[in-house]
Amino acid sequence: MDRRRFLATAGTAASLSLAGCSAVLPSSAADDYDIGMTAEAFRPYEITVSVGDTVVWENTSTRAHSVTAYEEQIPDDAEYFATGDYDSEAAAREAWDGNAGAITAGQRYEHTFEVPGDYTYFCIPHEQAGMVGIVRVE
Ligand SMILES: [Cu+2]
Repeated sequence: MDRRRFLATAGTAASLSLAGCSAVLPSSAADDYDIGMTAEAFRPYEITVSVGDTVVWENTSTRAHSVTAYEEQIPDDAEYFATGDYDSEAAAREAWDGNAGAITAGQRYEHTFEVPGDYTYFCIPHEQAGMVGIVRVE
């Protein structure tokens, strides 16, 4: 999780050299997000992080997506999360009907996970297409 920690502390200082990185990335392809959002999928589908880690999603497609937690599929004492910062799944779904809560091409969303457990989330407009993902927090 070194990269994530680096991102958390370095913020936007992207010009810092990534000492210790084994790969040299072209700047346009810098791997500085954790989960990409393709036309109808989160890639990767599942990731495992540590308590306190911040996960960054980036919309790598040209379509609008959401990152919306299933309220019944996150740990009981965890904070609810969704793009648009809604405090419930119902609120997020309702807002989407009003065209709110989307992240568009190239935009990012991030959430810090403070409670261990499994978090299943989905994309509201592509839920039926199977656009779901899991964050496992250890
Ligand atoms: Cu989507």
